[in-house]
Amino acid sequence: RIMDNFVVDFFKADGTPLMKDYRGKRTTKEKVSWMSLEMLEAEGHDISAYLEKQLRYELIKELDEGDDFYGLGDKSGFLNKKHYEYENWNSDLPQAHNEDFHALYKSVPFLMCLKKNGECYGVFYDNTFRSFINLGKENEEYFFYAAEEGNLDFYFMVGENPVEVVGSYTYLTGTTPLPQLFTLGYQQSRWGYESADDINFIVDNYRAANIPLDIIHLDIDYMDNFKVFTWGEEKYGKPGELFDRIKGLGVKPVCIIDPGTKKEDGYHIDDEGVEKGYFVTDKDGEVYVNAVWPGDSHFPDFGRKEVRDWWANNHKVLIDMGVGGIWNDMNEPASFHGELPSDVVFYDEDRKTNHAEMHNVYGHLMSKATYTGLKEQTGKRPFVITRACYAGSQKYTTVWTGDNQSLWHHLQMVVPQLCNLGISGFTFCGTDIGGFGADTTPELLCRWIQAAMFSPLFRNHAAKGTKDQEPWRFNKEVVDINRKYIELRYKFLPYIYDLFYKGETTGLPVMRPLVLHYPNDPEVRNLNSEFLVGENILVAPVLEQGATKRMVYLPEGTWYDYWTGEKVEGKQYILKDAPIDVCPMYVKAGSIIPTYEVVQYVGEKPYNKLELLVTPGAGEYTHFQDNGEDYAYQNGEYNLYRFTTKGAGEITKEMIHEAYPVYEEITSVVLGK
Ligand code: MIG
Repeated sequence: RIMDNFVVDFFKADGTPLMKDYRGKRTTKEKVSWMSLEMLEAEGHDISAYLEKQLRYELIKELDEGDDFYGLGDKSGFLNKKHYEYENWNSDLPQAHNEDFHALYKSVPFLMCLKKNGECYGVFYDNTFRSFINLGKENEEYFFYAAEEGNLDFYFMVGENPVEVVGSYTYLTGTTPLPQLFTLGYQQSRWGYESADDINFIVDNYRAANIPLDIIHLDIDYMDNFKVFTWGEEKYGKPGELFDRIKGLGVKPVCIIDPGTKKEDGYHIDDEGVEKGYFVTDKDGEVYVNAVWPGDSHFPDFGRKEVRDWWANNHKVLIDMGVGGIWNDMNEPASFHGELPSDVVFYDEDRKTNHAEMHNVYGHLMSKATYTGLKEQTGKRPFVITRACYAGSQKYTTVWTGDNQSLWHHLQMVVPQLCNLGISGFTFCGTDIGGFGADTTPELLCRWIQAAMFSPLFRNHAAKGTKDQEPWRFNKEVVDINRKYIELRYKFLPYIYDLFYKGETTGLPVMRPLVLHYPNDPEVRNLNSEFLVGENILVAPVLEQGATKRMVYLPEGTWYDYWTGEKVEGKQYILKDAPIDVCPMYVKAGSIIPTYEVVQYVGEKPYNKLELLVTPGAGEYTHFQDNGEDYAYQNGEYNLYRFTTKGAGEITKEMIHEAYPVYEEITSVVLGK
């Protein structure tokens, strides 16, 4: 209902109110309520970005008692965003991410509101300029979205439940495409693997420890002086040799690529970029310079197709060597000599604009370029990982949550961050397992691998100079626990892959907050420490140092303890024993869950056997099978199996689609038996 004075209220067809304009004004004159600019200035911070511009518009909405908020990408803090405030401005900040952080690396201005009465809607504020979201922190009577510049361009989505709202949002901005199967395997990374010998040492130790490993990441250390699309032969040997060796052991290399291109005469990438005008410029047309790892650097203008194509083609040297994927970092863009001024000239295709508008989509456009390059040159489903991005980037890239630390509160944040990314369309996401900054402990690493076992991006990563964090560096207990959960991940690989396959159509994530499926259960609206994998598995990891038991909430229905097979009725809290080697997990009644034999890497053996893990109760499950690599499935080359059980242990199989070699054997096992 749009009033004469531009007040806009949203109702359902039956007249139920959803979102209404707040009739009053904000109760403060501060542009952004968390900032005392005077204080910031006194401490020596640069406040120019905040002084330069006033807000261009504010959308102030009524906040009803009982409104809860989810989404917003990977903002720090808790699952429910109510009573917090955020800034959409892709930021690389060195401090430990706390719940009072306003901005992180990504800007995904999508909000899902769940009202007390179970009504649900989504709002997507599609504006790439710096913007602010305040969800009842400033005043409990309203929440607002405000932007410094740009158009008022927002989408309102109604659904009967959160599942429908997420479906609408991803229908609009795109779903996460089906990845290659091996990218769901376990991955090791570290900033500071200095040489080919280091990489070989890591891979060999994984194989020796019998811990599955599919991918090893090469951080900035592999380049010649941090120059992108070069190879540091001195330490990393002849191009191709290292890759050939580790690929012989079943491990695929993923290389990091930053946007900052070293400013250096005679460096072919920089020379070409300067000559063809591919880099952003200052307002007078001089190529803009700021420092990143290589020192003074230039920044590609990814908003233009010809620049993206150039960037995409530059990957050929790595692709020819056999790279398995590309990891994009520093693309907020981060810069060492202060942020890029807002008037640095960028293009949005043919339209001249500036950093203020393109900042939040810089990572999006960079990963789009990378995705296109990998797709065209390999014909496989691209594996791209990015740190910075915007709403919709899920079409092109996987994300990780950036520089967390080896802290228990960062382990605790894994669940809300990944669940909110999922609500925001980013199915393929993960955190640095074990923590990036600071030193991990044996206990923290064990609990982290458990919490992350179902995180789609499954990567242990650490910062240069921190304690060695590969599981086999620790004592036998730690090694055994890590192996146990990494093996479990490989066992559940077909279940995770099925969730991706289904998510490509539905937009639903792999890791889900309970509120997505139980919106009418008040107990789960603020449940930060449990999550669902699909609808069938509930995980309640231990996230507290020293704890050996934990309280678990089970929502309505009947659940089976994964470890003991014990039947537990839902809608209650239970106390579960969880010694250091146990991550509490529950499987819903009537589940049929596909599992594979554990291997050391995807492709070690053909997956020609399927085992169904079933729980008592009637149920149905659809399983997808294909080559796990390319786009043949889009031309029909796949199998779809439908398994049904009436609950008496008997399972029937029906082929819904058959155009790929079927399993040689399908067996089933009842949980706990
Ligand atoms: O300024 O490439 O978040 O994962 O190891 C640090 C080195 C740059 C930040 C990334 C991190 C990566 C590191 N990078």
